[in-house]
Amino acid sequence: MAENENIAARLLDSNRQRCPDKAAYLCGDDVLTHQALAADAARLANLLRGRGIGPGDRVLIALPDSFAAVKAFLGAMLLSACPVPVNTLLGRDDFAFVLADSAAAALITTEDSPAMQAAKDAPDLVCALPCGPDGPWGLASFSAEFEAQAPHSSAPGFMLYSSGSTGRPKGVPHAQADLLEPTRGWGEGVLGVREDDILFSASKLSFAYGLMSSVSLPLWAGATAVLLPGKPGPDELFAAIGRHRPTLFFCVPTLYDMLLRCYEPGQANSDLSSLRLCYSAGEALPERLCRQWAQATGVEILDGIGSTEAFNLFVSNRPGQVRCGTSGQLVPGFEARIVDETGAELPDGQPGDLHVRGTGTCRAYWNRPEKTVETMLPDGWLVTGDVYVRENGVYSHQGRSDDMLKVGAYFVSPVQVEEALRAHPAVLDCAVAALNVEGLVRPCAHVVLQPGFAAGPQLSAQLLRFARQALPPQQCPVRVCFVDDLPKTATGKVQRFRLRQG
Ligand code: 3UK
Repeated sequence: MAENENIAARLLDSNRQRCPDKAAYLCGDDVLTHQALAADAARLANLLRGRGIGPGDRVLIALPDSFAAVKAFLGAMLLSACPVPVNTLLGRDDFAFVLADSAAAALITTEDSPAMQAAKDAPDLVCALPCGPDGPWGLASFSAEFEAQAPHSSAPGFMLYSSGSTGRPKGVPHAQADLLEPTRGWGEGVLGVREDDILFSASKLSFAYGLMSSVSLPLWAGATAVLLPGKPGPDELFAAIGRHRPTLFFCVPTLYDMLLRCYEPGQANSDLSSLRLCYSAGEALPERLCRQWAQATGVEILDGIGSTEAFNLFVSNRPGQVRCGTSGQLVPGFEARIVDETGAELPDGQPGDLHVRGTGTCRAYWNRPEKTVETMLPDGWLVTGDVYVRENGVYSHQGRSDDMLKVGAYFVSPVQVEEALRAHPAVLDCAVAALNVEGLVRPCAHVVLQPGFAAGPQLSAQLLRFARQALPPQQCPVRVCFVDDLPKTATGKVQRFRLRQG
């Protein structure tokens, strides 16, 4: 591949030639063909250019999974601008943060999004484009011809935001070419994605997992993907699977758990007969769920670990060889090492920090030199933040090496949950750590009470309610443990790892 080839142009052109009239995307009753996608992505690039947006400029995209979202992503890429898809569920302050942090020049979002409010004070914003399900207003009036711009090696090709331990999300920039990395080892090597596959991801396009499984893999293969604009609850997922009959389903453990609880074999609302494989990532898939799902549905789930920084899956199970309770083996193209706290490599059987190395991983966070130094080592190794043990080439997840929790595949920072709880008059001090609930990680609040307050089920229920009013669902503790004091280091730093349960 030419070093400076435009990747969006490559994907769109090759599909326009090989399968113009085939569905690229399905969404509800609507179909977007590969040809129509290419035309509208070009229109979008013309629209952006007309508004003064150019190569390297960040284009923040806050859209539900929809035809518009894919057009916006690829359209910005045709211009060699840097699309930055973000979660639509962010609040106004979070949008203000990502707009300012990325120094976004353009925003593409729905008219009613709090992002539109945040846009009013965004320092670098040139234009805010309101958007419907098919694209920004007035898109049809632009030309469907656009000569793609070659990407510049020094400018990011696209960027995603990943939550940090202090609550401030970090921009994770990738080169355009990184978009195609998952199509090789993971897409072709592990999943064997084919032209006749229909891919469906419960994970949204603003997450690396969703972007890979709804954009990279299907467009590379000239296949079809299903987009679900709304909330991916069990009813919505079963309905979309029944209607669009996908062959590959990408989901996260917490949702597989919910799907299994609602699963009624033989019923029309539980028809999984189209699926050839289910994939799980984002958090560890409990061994029990892995087995029960395969037993109940007859379709196996492959668990694999990836990250926003890697923009890939680096360890994965293989079809027909699933080892429940493990993340599987290295994905072709990746090396891994497990090291102790001095950085020395550990042998099989000993748990340590997992580092991985492969092409296409992020080499530096956006404007976070101190985080970059900790995570992206100069010789290309990426510090994953996960503790793993390896046994004969099979990797098993042992938890995070930092205090972060992965709940429902969302990163949860204990610091943010603790801050919210400290605002309650009964709380003197608190620390949040993982609690194992049937194999899944859930936040548990360890609370030291102010004098005069009595520990007990009533206060516990009150604190949980208080948290629910202040925090998004995945951050809410599921249990309160009252303690006399918290484990701390000599310098007074709380040792959350000592509070982990199970
Ligand atoms: C955790 C897992 C155990 C792990 C992601 C697939 O989750 C993704 O990216 P994030 O940047 O988080 C990365 C962290 O999540 N994790 C992910 N998968 C697993 N832990 N077993 C797993 N199977 O802590 C990792 O460091 O949000 C997942 C593809 C792309 C992704 N970005």
